[in-house]
Amino acid sequence: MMRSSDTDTIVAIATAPGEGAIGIVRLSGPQAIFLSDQCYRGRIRLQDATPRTLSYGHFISSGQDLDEVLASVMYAPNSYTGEDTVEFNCHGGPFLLRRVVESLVILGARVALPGEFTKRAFLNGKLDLSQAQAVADMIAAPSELSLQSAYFQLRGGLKKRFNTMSESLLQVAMLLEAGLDFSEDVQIDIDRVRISLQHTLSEIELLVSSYHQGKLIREGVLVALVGKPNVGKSSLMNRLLEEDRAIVTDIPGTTRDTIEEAIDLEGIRATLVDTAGIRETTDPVEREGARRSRQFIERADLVLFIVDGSLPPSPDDEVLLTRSDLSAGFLVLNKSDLNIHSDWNTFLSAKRIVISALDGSGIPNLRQCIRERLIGQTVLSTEIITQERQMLALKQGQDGLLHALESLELGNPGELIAMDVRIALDALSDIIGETTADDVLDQIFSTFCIGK
Ligand SMILES: Nc1nc2c(ncn2[C@@H]2O[C@H](COP(=O)(O)OP(=O)(O)OP(=O)(O)O)[C@@H](O)[C@H]2O)c(=O)[nH]1
Ligand SMILES: [Mg+2]
Repeated sequence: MMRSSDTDTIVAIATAPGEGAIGIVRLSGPQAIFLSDQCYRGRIRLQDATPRTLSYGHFISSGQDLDEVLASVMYAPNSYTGEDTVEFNCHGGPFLLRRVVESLVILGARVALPGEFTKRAFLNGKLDLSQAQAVADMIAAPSELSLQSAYFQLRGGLKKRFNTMSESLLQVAMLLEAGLDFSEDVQIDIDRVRISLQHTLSEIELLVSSYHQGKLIREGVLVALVGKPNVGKSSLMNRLLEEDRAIVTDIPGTTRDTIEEAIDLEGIRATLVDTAGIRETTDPVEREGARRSRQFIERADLVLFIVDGSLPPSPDDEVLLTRSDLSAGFLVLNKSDLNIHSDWNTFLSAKRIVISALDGSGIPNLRQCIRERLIGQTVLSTEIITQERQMLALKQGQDGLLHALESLELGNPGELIAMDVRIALDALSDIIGETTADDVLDQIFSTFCIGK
């Protein structure tokens, strides 16, 4: 249902804050075109302009010619919000753009809340909730894969899947309910119901399991480089960044604080952390550095335990490696250009990778191993769940279907089974936003930027 606040005409700067070549002010709502014509002077009025073309003119503020602009008009429902919309392309000055917005507010528009344009698009049925969230993901996408998956969602890829699942569940629910109402006339085909439920269940399970991948892709990962001093952590950091970021010397204890930099790792955004070498020492600065390094071992999604492979394992290596959970990462034998010492062959480790940070050998393999460890060997699908909200709703759906299947095997009455199927259906509707409560919607859209 439309609320009065949804029929206001709203206005906001749609481009990023700061100076730019062009700044766009967007107006949406029933008065958008009328209000715009009050402050636009061109060859023709905007209400007579051809929709979705650019009209050249001047923006007039309190009788004063403020800027040369290009304006475009879009009529409901053929606009982003589904409402009448006007966009002014102005010069991209922050002060100027604020003046344009103020002028429109004086005439009766209201400053848009964060995400309000997209919320209107959702309320007007232009996007479902999974698509609306994809808009935010598109803008925030830090890497190739996150962009691809957000775009897939935006184009309705997930929506289509959810709709197909919902339709099939609805049919099953109706079949089960009919079986109850007319139990003597209608023979429920138990097998058909079972197969249909199992099919939807496995689709839901697949999507739930994609969440971990989706979260990594969307948010990026933290990769910590740890080891005793002088093994080549900073050299590896620089090698992966392809720049001389961290100081490298032959003096053990060179890195004393942590250094973080982000890289694109085969489509995933990874934040690399070069840490201070960990060894027994009385130097308070080094001890604090080592304490921080250990914290990163806990926090990181993946740890590269680096050793100087040209030397036999030292007590400091052994303390670190035996105290750490190596399954959280890889043992990286560095300095392979000096030949790897045979004592490492007997060193137990889940997975070892041989590299030389100096000459770069083994680095492509290391990158590939990191990627595989993080997201598996499977070819990445863009059909992934990236939002916790979607994942929790799908889990609810999964529970509902598991119950329904159990109930079916127990020979329970159709109506009882249908209740569980309806739980799954509700969960799916919640994802696409059909039944999502107003406060939840407000909370989702308030995380968007202003003007979106
Ligand atoms: N031969 C050879 N030398 C390397 C390699 N990687 C690093 N080194 C050298 O090892 C020394 C220490 O390198 P760093 O990258 O500073 O080592 P680190 O682990 O960051 O050391 P701290 O910051 O002191 O903990 C430097 O002299 C590097 O040039 C390698 O692959 N081969
Ligand atoms: Mg270092």
